[in-house]
Amino acid sequence: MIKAVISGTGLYTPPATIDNDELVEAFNAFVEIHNGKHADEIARGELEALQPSSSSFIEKASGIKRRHVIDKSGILDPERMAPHIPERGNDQPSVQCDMSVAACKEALEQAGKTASDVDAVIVACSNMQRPYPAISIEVQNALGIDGFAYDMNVACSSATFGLQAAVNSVENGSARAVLVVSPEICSGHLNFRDRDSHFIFGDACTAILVEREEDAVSGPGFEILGTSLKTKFSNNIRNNFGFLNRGDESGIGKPDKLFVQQGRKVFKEVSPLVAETILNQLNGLSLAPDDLRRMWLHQANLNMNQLIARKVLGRDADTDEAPVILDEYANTSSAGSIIAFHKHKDDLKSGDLGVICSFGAGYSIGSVVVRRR
Ligand code: CO8
Repeated sequence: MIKAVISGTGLYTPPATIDNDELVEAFNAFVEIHNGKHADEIARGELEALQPSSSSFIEKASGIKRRHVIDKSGILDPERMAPHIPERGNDQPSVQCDMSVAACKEALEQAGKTASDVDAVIVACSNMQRPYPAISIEVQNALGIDGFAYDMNVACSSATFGLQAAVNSVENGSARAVLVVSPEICSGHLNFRDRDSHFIFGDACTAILVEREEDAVSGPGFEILGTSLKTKFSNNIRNNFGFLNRGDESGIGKPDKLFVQQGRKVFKEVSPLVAETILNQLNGLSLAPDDLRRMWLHQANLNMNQLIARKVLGRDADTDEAPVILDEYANTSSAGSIIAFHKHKDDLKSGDLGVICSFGAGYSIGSVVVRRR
């Protein structure tokens, strides 16, 4: 029987960063301009004045200190409040392709493999910059991979759902090795004019190489003991942007065509669901929570991760057990738990167990239990 292993991971981090103070300064400048423009309506009580944001709230409520972004200047321009990412010609690689290639090259190098060892590419992320041709096929072409590729989207759980698809392809013999890539440009769909969420996201791209155990030559890698996927419909994280928008001009440009969430409800509803999913999965694998050496959790909110870890372990987890990268990256959607895994896996010893767990819009939860070889 073929067994799949994770033999390499890669990360592309955009060089530009925005810290909370810079973001709040831009947001508050926008608020001042907006309230100034509408001073008469506000004075007459016809419009509510917008309230300023604050760095201390952001860090306390989320744990986020800064984020990496593809473009800084457009986001910080109070008259624009959106990244400036010029369109590219059809003969040039797309932005998501460039990010993906950088992350994939690192994953291949870590595994001691080249493109000729890989048969498939899955681009799994929250937003594709175009519907077709698939970004994954562009990445496949850019890397020179002979085989097949497809895109998939399960929001924040795209990478873990992609991992299961990759494991399936390797174990059923349809591919020797599969790259799962998550080029997340969350700044493209974040409403930087919304006080409740303007601080939440950042940009990054991760890649994971899944291959046959017998082919894994370099480094110890990770066995995949099991994947557990769970979805439950909710409107509490929603984005109505889509190809039918032009069918009703009245909705074009409205805030619901960007990321919208009921953050508090998400926190309350998703946290117990995640803990339950992990506990059920461990139980099914005849493992106890204390067997876990590390939890690489989705990186949306520090308080949420601490609560989930407490529910799973029955006690508080320290940052060695549940590493944090959201302070530097913010929420990078499906890339988050994989960034945590990429940066905090090399110190594990042979036999150490861990769980990669993502959660987010859908709702969707993807949990992958791994053991260091
Ligand atoms: N500055 C100052 N004060 C603020 C701000 C601000 N920026 N924002 C809100 N406040 C105020 C509110 O007005 C409120 O005031 P009052 O008490 O007077 O009413 C107070 O602060 C508390 O507000 P909240 O209740 O909203 O604050 P919370 O403590 O709940 O924190 C969070 C807000 C941080 C959003 C928190 O609820 C959270 O992180 N929840 C979990 C969210 C989550 O995990 N979401 C996952 C979504 S990501 C996903 O699935 C990927 C989707 C695809 C990505 C697409 C890319 C864009």
